[in-house]
Amino acid sequence: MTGPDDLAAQLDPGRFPRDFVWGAATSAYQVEGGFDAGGRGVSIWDTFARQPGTTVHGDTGDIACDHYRNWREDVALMRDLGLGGYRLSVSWPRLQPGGRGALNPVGVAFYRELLGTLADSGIRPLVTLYHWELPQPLEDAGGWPSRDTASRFAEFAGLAVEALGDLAADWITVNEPWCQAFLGYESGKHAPGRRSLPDAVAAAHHLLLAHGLAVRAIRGASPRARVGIADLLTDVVAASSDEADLAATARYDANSNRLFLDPVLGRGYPDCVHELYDRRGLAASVVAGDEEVIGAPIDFLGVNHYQRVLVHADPADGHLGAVGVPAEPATTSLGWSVTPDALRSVLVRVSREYSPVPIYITENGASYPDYVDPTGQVRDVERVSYLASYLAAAAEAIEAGVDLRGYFHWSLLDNFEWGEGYRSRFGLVYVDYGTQRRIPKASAAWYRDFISRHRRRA
Ligand code: IFM
Repeated sequence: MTGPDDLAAQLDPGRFPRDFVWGAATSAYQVEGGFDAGGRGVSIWDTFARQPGTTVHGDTGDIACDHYRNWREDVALMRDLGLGGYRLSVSWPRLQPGGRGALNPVGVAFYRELLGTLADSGIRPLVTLYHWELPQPLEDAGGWPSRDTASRFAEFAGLAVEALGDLAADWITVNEPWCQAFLGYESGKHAPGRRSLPDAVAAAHHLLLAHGLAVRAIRGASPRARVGIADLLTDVVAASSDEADLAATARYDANSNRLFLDPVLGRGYPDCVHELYDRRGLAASVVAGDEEVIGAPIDFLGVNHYQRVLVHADPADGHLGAVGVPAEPATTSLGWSVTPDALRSVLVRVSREYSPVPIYITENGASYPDYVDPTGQVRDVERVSYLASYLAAAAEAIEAGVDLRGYFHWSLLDNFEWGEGYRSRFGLVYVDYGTQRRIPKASAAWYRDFISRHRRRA
């Protein structure tokens, strides 16, 4: 039997197509810092993280990895790794401080310099327009439960692509609408910290509408743009063949996956979503024609994947009446389990159940309690095994016929992990926040070597 460490040594890069994109990902609020530099406005995360009890230790993204000032060093790290792609997000309040009106020239200049340097380094940017940084004035005007926010976003997307579209061809509209809608407006664990299921359902619809309107706006601003969305796709498996567990699993899947996949891939909301949400805010939010807007053809689907959950019925548990628990013992520091086959499973499912569209893994990774050892190294052997085993699962998906074009590891750098603050480390590169020193971990060395072997074989 091949163990994870053998796999790390033996994984054959030739299992990936020649032009496969090897990348890493970050998002603006999690790495940039510079929260008040260059006329940046205030986002819902600036406001939320300042409220007591919302993040571990009261951490905020005010400084984070100070990528706003250290970005040249970070691009050099990407070059050293041999990355072919870098997924970043632009900060809406840095580019359009109040969420409406003309773009902020200082913000535009920052991203133009960064994108230009990536191009000079042979690194293809994949740019996300919304990674949860809603300008605070738009939240004050109603936030995502308000339909107008979708129009504000589409306007922003068009302006951003007009300003930057000559330097980037690949665009993601919205990152993980599930998290923004349900963590932001139902459980209140993320910004803006509201707690109302109907608001969350309305937010989900308006995030999807924002995606569809932005697809149009982006294509209008740059005809060469390739556009997609990044959905968080969870592998949802029934805990037993008991009828109640199977029905609970279908509801859980409707909420986690189908609410976002079906409309974006042109099928409209499926019956299971109507059953769950029509009377909880969906019917009141959908206007005739919305589903056509949301289902506008996209050029690729971004898959963010982290977990497989086992679902059992629990009538007392919220509107889903379903509980999902990690499928294997929780071994990452966020209490998630490591189940590489789940990645193969979600990729094969999307490709078989929906009309084929090229897929990129736009996020996948794990948080471990990494530390600098007495020799000055960060030996994250767990992440090396994780990476090798998930890449092996991605290769299996390709062998099963999935049109997978690239892999963006989450994350390039340790960074601000939202409510978990700085204690949760997802990076290939360790960040000593006090000094802003970067130390590539053992996983970075492994990934660099794997990418270079792939390049030599291709
Ligand atoms: O850090 C987040 C990222 O912002 C969105 N996807 C999941 C990651 C890990 O939790």
